[in-house]
Amino acid sequence: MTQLFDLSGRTALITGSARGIGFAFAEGLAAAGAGVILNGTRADTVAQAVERLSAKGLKAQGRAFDVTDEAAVAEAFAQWDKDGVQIDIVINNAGIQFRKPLVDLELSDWQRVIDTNLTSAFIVAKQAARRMIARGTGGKIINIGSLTSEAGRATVGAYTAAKGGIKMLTRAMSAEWAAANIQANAIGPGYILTDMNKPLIENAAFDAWVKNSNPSQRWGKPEELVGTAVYLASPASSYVNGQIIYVDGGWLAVL
Ligand code: GCO
Repeated sequence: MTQLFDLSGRTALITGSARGIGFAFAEGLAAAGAGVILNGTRADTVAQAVERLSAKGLKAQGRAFDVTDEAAVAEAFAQWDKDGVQIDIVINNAGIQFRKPLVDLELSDWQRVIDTNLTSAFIVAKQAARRMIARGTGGKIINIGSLTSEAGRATVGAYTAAKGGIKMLTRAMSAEWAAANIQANAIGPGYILTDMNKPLIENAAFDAWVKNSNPSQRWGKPEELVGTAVYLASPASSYVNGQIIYVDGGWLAVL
């Protein structure tokens, strides 16, 4: 049974993994045996995150690049090609939030959210899938959605559009890549205790809304997402494709 969830011998790239949920994913996949590649836009914070995992005896390396920059992503993969690094698992975790009513939202801010939260998943997965298909080795693409992949919330319109796109992009990836034994799925986190959500956590009214709106009556913790990530990254999910698994305390399941 443990072999079903064993990631030994596999290499996983987790974008946006210098902190928060992305770092939790990297630590979890490394603990399951994967060699992990951490990513962020800043070399110093990526290096610090790599050091944190290495100090625990986990197999980690890092590469700083902007996942919205197609040339930078292509260069990163070309370097891994040169170094003989084969990426078997990608978690497209990089994301930002920008809270403003749509009527006040600048196009530049809209574009930045869409580029970071949606387009980057296409850019990175395209490079990874090309290599998985060419190698004939199959692979795993795990995109990160949100409750807003299913339902809108006022003031996060660009984020909601991006996360809805993530759900459907995941299905499009399955349509094209399942035959190459690539399983593309998504995780939809509920409201999780992260730095991105700090302004919400510290807002008493919002905190009460989160606790009263889901049957678990609490925020989730980053580490509570790891089991689903390991499952989707492992042989245990070899016939699961195009799905989004909500880890939300039951929020979307109840009225
Ligand atoms: C917000 C939050 C949400 C959560 C998460 C919920 O402003 O509503 O940032 O977007 O982060 O996506 O699933």
